Amino acid sequence: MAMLSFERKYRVRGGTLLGGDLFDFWVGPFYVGFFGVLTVFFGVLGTALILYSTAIDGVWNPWKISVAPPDLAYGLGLAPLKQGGFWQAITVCALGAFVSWALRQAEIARKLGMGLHIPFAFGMAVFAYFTLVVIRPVLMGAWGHGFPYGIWTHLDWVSNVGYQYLHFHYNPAHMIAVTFFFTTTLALSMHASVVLAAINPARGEPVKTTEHENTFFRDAIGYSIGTLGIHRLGLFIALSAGFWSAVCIVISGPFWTRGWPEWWGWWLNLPIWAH
Ligand code: UQ2
Repeated sequence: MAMLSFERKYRVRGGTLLGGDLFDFWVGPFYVGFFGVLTVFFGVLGTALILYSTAIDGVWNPWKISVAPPDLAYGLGLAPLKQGGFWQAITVCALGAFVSWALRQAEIARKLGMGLHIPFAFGMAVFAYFTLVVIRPVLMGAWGHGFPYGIWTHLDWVSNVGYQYLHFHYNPAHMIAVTFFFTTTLALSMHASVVLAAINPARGEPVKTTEHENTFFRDAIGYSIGTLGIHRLGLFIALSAGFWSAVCIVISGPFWTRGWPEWWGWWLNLPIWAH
């Protein structure tokens, strides 16, 4: 097994949440741990279930894979495998793999004495998926409200559910989520471009420093958030994008059943317009 000299410093014992020393080892470059074993287990089983259910449906084109959730009539009960049961089992495997992956990240962070920012950030994406396939279906009383696992069919689902609320862009939480997504691309493009502009100059030119980065933004917009600050801001707006995405879909159905344009009636109905 390859072992670079500096790896002796970082391949330290401990930090495990479960299993103690039993799974505290590496396979090649990869840390295993109890949750590494669990991730592989759920990942392999979930993938096998997708391929098996697709094969017995007679679909052999991987681009046309689609595993549908149960009919709404099954409510929150278990469905027969071919009537949505596969979707239910695959959802359990997906969540098992995602949560195990987050906990493996947490074990590695603990082992290295780092903060838990990475598992927290990944956890926000898992939370958004969990909201789509568990929280919202449970609030609406049927697993059939989950989305189908297919490249094209999940797009159809998003379009259909969007039109069910007439115009999804009028959903205020969707507006906030979209704004955070765009602000994330703005911040990352500002950050990446200023860093490359400073540390990757033309051949023969001296490398510039943080003070140049600060000065550029002070000259341009009168303010620099700083090198630590830009990463705090970036994490905050990226997490916020995922969080408000989960909010905008979970309120659609469980807490608002009419078209989203109509929601803005609260503004027109304010007593200050009465005469
Ligand atoms: C900055 C800074 C960085 C950066 C960036 C800025 C030296 C290398 C991009 C500038 C960022 C600002 C002013 C915040 C912009 C606010 C939003 C909401 C996009 O000052 O410090 O470090 O990368």
